[in-house]
Amino acid sequence: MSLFGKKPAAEVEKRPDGLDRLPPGQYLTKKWPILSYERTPSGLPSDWKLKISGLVEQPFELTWEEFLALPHTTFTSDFHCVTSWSRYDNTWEGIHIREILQRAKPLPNAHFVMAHSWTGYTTNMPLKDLDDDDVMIVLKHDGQPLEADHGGPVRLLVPKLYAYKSAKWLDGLEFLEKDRPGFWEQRGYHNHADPWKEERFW
Ligand SMILES: Nc1nc2c(c(=O)[nH]1)N[C@H]1C(S)=C(S)[C@@H](COP(=O)(O)O)O[C@H]1N2
Ligand SMILES: [Mo]
Repeated sequence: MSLFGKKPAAEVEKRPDGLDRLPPGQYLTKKWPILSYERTPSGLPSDWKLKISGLVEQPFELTWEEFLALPHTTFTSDFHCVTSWSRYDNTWEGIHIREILQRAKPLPNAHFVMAHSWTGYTTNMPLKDLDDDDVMIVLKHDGQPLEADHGGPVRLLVPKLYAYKSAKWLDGLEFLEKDRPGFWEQRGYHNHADPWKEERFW
């Protein structure tokens, strides 16, 4: 028994910026659910290239080997799906987005980006959300090669937005002046998708 016969109220975990670690309306899961609109493709297409296009000084394409030769990085972040599950402490390994951005050099009028999957999926976001410390093109999750169902061998990760911005089976980033809605954004999911503002639908 404590002196006052009462336990302290459970502390809500906070992020460094003061927001709750768990965004509003989310619940925690330890499993990693699979959410895909399309069927999981059977591996990387033989002609896969990462295509960097649109409003950049230096458009380019990388073969799989060239892409893998870029410097790798690892970090840990939480992942939040618009269908309300969140998974904490995912360790991601891959190519930091700035490895791509520093080579491409987005032009001053590039304000938005469309991520493309070779399956046809697309998702859009402001360049300032892509150009951030915690954004990478993922190859491994929790030490294992990314499973095909989770976008393996290569997916985007934008952990501060709902997971539909993290395109699985990534094969392109297209830099745009004007915003254009991607696959789910055309079908009612919120254009921006900030979990702490509960930007789920629009
Ligand atoms: N190519 C592709 N990427 C996608 C999706 C999809 O259907 N196709 N679904 C998105 C949605 S809605 C979510 S929640 C996450 C889920 O990632 P996961 O299946 O690895 O959990 O992937 C996102 N990326
Ligand atoms: Mo989702």
